[in-house]
Amino acid sequence: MPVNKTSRTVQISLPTGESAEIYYYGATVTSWIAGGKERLFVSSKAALDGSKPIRGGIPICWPIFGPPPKEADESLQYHAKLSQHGFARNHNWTLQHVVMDRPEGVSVRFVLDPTPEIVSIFPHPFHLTYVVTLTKHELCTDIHVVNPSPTKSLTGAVSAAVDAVTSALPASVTGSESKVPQSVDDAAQHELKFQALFHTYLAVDDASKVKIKGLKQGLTYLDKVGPEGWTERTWEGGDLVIDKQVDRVYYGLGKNEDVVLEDGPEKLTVHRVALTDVTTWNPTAEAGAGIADMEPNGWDKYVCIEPGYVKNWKTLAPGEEWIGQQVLKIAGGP
Ligand code: TA6
Repeated sequence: MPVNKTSRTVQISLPTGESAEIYYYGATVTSWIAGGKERLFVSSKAALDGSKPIRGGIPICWPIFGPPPKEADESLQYHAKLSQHGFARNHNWTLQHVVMDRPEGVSVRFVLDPTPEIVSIFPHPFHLTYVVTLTKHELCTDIHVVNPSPTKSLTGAVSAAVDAVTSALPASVTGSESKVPQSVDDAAQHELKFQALFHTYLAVDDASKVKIKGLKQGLTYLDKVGPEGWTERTWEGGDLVIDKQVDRVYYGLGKNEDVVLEDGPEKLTVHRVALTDVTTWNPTAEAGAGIADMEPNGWDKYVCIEPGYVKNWKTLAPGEEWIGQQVLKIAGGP
């Protein structure tokens, strides 16, 4: 069976031997086997019982990346109280649908809608879907974000009818907040703001020997572990190597500027759609030894290359949808 469900996971596979495993918890992809080897790193000390985000694989950071924003205006007041990397990675998603189940490709779709617990910390309406697609040489993950707040333009006549009814009712019946935006200011309150990022842990033989290619000279990056604390710098170009702790967000990569991880003779390409920023992270022993769920020397076995939309906030008006896509590709495909 190319789609196999267990109580905690969904496993997908191809007749040619490639496979992937996705936990309902966080919709975290924890395994991708292609070209005869495991391509993702998961710490042997990772909690897999839903007690904390999974240390490895592809956790989804949403609706924030990194620590919560400090200087948040009113529109980000709830974002400012979230935990690091948001809540998508530590809630159970639901398998909605097997999108495709063919010998050449298998694709499954997960959903996350607000639960009462999520609403209590993040009362903005949202609808998230996540599609994981496995083909012979690629693993493609795409996150779809919808702002389901009602919109006059989308609901047209229905909305006009709701308006007519609600305006005729006393405030004691409608409450102070109508569900349909009544003005530009009101519509702004119904906007959905977020950052999104795939926190992808790519397995490598020896992190100190890999080369991260494709980061163009002149890019601005946020260095999170420089001597002066968080500092924006200009990338001097060349290959990025892990010769010390690296925690950087490169901003504004071009559409077709793929990042390539070179690990000896192996090359893995990270292609992005609508994910303009790329984080690179390896804590080395310096910071890795302090991570409770990191296996001993785990930092030697992975490099995180994390496509995201994180420099700015994406804003969706009621009814709007946004899709961010990561395509991981091993050499050998078309
Ligand atoms: O993506 C890099 C990063 O934000 C680092 O700053 C580092 O803290 C890492 O993620 C791990 O975060 P976590 O919350 O999973 O421990």
